[in-house]
Amino acid sequence: MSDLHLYIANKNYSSWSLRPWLLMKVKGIEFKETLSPFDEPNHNQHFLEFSPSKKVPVLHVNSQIIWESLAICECLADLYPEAGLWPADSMDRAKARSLSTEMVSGFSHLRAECPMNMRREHYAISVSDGVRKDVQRIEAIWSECLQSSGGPFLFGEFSIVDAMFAPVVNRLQIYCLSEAPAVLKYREAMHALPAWQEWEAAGRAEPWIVEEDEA
Ligand SMILES: N[C@@H](CCC(=O)N[C@@H](CS)C(=O)NCC(=O)O)C(=O)O
Repeated sequence: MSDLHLYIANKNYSSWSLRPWLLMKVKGIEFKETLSPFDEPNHNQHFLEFSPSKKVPVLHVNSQIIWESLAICECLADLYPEAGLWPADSMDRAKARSLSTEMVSGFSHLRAECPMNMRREHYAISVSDGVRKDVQRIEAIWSECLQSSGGPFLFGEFSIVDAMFAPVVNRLQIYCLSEAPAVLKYREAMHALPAWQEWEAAGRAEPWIVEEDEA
């Protein structure tokens, strides 16, 4: 069994950190966790102590260092082939990979204008057309996947693609961006996860404020 050590930042704000953390918790993969809070005034220089890219999340696997959230999830899928981290069907798996990659490389307006924030009161802010287009695309993806799989997650059971979209659940809710039926259904499934509840409670209890992420 591998010795896994995940380095993350603030649970209130760090959307990329949430992804592999949630995946491992939901799938019952044991790991050690170190939370290193953001230090924006010093450009998070301290992340270099454990992260070659100076970003989180980072997974240390025995003596190897793996960074980039999707690469970390892929590494876990290789290490735990029985854990069902990707959908079992090969075409579902290919599609889940397409969507996960789209999440990493796309939705830039939503990510820039509407940061994840577990503690934030729910109220709308004025957003760009780019955000509205990102939200429409997400509504279409979630609606099509949930209809085709029957839910509760995008391909039935929780898998990597759900970990990749998890922070979007928070963003759509706190900025009141969508009440589409698929969005509400998916939010309900995500919020029912004990792992989600654990992360959210820890994020809400954190003392740190990152001004840049308070939209
Ligand atoms: N593409 C990276 C993005 C990681 C990322 O941007 N992480 C943020 C925290 S959520 C970070 O470490 N920011 C610190 C910095 O850029 O100095 C991934 O998928 O892991």
